[in-house]
Amino acid sequence: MENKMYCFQCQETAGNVACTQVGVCGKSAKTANLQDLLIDVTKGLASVLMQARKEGIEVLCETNQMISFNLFITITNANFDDQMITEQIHKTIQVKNEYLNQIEEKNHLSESALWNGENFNDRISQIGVLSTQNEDIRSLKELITYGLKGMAAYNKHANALHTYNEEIDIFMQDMLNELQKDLTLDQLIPLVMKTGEYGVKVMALLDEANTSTYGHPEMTEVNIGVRNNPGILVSGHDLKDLEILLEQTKGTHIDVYTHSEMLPAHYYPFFKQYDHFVGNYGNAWWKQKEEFESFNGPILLTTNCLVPPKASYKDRIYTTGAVGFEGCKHIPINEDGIKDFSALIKHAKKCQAPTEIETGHIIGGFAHEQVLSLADKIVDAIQSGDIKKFVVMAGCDGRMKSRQYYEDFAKSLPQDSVILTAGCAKYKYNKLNLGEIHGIPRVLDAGQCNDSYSLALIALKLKEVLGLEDINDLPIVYNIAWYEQKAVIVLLALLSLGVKNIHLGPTLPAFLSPRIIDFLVEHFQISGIQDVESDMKLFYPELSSNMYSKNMIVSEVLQSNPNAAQILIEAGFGCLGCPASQTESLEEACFVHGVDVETILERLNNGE
Ligand code: SF4
Ligand code: SF3
Repeated sequence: MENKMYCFQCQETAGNVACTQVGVCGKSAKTANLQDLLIDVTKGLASVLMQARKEGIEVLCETNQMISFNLFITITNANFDDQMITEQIHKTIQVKNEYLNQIEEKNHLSESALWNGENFNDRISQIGVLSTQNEDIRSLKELITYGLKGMAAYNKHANALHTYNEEIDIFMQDMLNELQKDLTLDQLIPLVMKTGEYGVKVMALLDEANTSTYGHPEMTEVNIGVRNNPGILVSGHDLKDLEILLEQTKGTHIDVYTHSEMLPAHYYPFFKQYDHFVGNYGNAWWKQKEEFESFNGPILLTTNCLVPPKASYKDRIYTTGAVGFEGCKHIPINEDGIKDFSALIKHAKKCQAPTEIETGHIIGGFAHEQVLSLADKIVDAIQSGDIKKFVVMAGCDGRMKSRQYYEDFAKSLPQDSVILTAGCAKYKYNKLNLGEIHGIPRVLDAGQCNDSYSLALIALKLKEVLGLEDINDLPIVYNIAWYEQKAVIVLLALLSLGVKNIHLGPTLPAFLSPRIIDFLVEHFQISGIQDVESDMKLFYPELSSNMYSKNMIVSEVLQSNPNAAQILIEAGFGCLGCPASQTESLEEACFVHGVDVETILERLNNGE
């Protein structure tokens, strides 16, 4: 069948090859092609801006922001609105022409820079992913492009809080310009690494913007139940939108709830001042079909991920920023940077209160400052052996059944492991009540996917405190779930920090060719995931040979080995059925019975 489109930028791409007829995400071929065209004209604008800078022409801040905005529009599950994308293509060409008219040297400009918007279909047939013939070159170019899309999203959020770093904008424009050239693998690989370095910079910029505006996230219990007032649900990643909405809903008797990636807003001190900011409703993005239905009130999508809405609640969906869906009301930003959410407020007043789908609390807020304030406790726990390993399980959630792996993996982790997470991946295990170690929860949620930056800072700090040479010597393993392009920039950022042995799942990106995967394996020891049992053996080789530890509760030891009772009785344990066996560790019980714990461990671990 002839390709009507070609998109392989996300983890759910058809057959783990590419969506060629319609997107698994619901994107039509027309939308996909318009998004390719928007990327193409954005590359053209970037080339013109690079030349303008060379000639000393000033590039306006709003033009830099246009580049980020355009890239953001094309992120998975952000924009499905052909009219909005078409208008953005025209606006971009218009802005490009304004700079083009000012520059003198036009001879070396690319076709994209010179294309004037005459015939969309003609241009679409010449561009797109497959226009790069060599699959390895294509693979690296798309890896950079998707990294830039993630970078653009984070840059846009920082910009919304009036935080800018023009070096990042120039880097993005430089890369968009480079991507139009005939480059070799040897030329592209350093650009991939550079993209990762700028990934760290953009996440640091956003962290600075968020924490200087809203304070440092702190350990917080977030209500997951509901109240009786009508509510507005806010999803996506844009904290500024949430702030504006909370201000405008003050005193209206309308409650505001977060969904999916907006959950971490509750961790910031600033947002705690709003009594009507009630809690988090539901789970990760892909559950929205049921959860938006039962929420009953209007829903604001500030960024990805939007699932094409069902007719039954489509009239309650409002989009803003880079998000768009035909037939859903879009809230624009005015010249003062303010958005008018009165339509949502009016709408909410006519709606019933949300239907309760769960009750209780979840805990989070473990970004860098909060974790560093617990550093002494954590280092003590590492040194005493009570925490043996950290497992970074950051990234995205998604609808593929194979992602059940992450819940099962979290449940199977030894009791002395702590999960470090960020992004919507957390919804696979943040309600499992995995317990705590000396008051430190076993799931430490740093926040949104961009807060993976916090996880990197925590790792660097631990390296320093523990006096280690290399970040890879830390007792940390990486088992990251990806879905869309923000996860791509997070991955590249971790690689640029020298992190090795990252496991990426549930599938490796379809846009990576076999040769590029080999390269990543050879240089960074990246790999995919297997089944939980095999991965447990891989991450915890000591468990297969040394399954038993002195921290294990006596009853667990007895259940796990039919010969254990015999071994303990022979060693001098008088009674094994007493209540203490349910709570005492092997070490404590050995102490009480005057038995040497090491001898017992040796016999148990030798498989007797
Ligand atoms: Fe397919 Fe993902 Fe592209 Fe959507 S974003 S069209 S699901 S590859
Ligand atoms: Fe999730 Fe879309 Fe990636 Fe920000 S909301 S992590 S998938």
